[in-house]
Amino acid sequence: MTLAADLLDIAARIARQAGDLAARRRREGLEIATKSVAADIVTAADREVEAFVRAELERERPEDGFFGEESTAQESRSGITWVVDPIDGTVNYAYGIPAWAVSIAAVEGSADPATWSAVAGVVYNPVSGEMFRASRGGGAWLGDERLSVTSEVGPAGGLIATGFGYDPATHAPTLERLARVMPIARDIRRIGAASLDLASVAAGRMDAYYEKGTHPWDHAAGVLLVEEAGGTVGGAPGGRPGKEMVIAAGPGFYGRLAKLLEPEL
Ligand code: LIP
Repeated sequence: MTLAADLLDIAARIARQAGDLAARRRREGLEIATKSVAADIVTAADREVEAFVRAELERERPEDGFFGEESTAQESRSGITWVVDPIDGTVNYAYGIPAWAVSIAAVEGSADPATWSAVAGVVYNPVSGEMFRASRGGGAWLGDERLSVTSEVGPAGGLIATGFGYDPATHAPTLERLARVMPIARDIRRIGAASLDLASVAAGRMDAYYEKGTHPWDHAAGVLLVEEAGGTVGGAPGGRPGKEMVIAAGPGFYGRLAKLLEPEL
């Protein structure tokens, strides 16, 4: 078995167990705290699930690094770092909206999205039971179905997913950005979980996704899904996906969307 296939198997097994733990905790009732601003919440389950994922990865591959949303980073001694969002779509999870996911990616290189290369990744929605998975060169899959981004966008425009940051100070520029994009959109979807947005682009359920202000753990696995599904991903002009911007689309639509997002980047 190749390294990528081995890492993918580990990621899928742990994501499924972690998602089932998160779903169990949701049924039992949540303890919620706030992080950066009032709307930026974290649940005890976020922290418990990340601790579970971290312990399982440590047991399987003790030399690997760790870079997660809710705990301190660990430098890699093997050249592989795990990038983990234990519950992406935390607000949906807290409200009981069935659109949240466990996102786990294995990357080669330092824990820097500007330079790392994703090798394997999964996005698991425990409510739908959908395990989106990809390995570098191995394609993107949902069960036995090989995923592919939409090949072209018709005259009605693209179905485009995006998101809003937790900080109210970011909302005005976000709405201005949305106004620039609407002329090429048939409609907008705001699912509330970047990893599921990216998985939807990979599966051809959305034509594109863009968002400013996300974290590496939100998009590390989803970006690999889109690339392995034949999509194009990027960020600031000529840059990689990152906090400045994440853009993902089929190759025939990416340029039109990126051009409308560039003025501020
Ligand atoms: C969320 C992202 C989403 C974004 C939210 C939030 P979290 O991540 O997945 O795309 O719009 O503001 O950042 O906080 O649920 O892990």
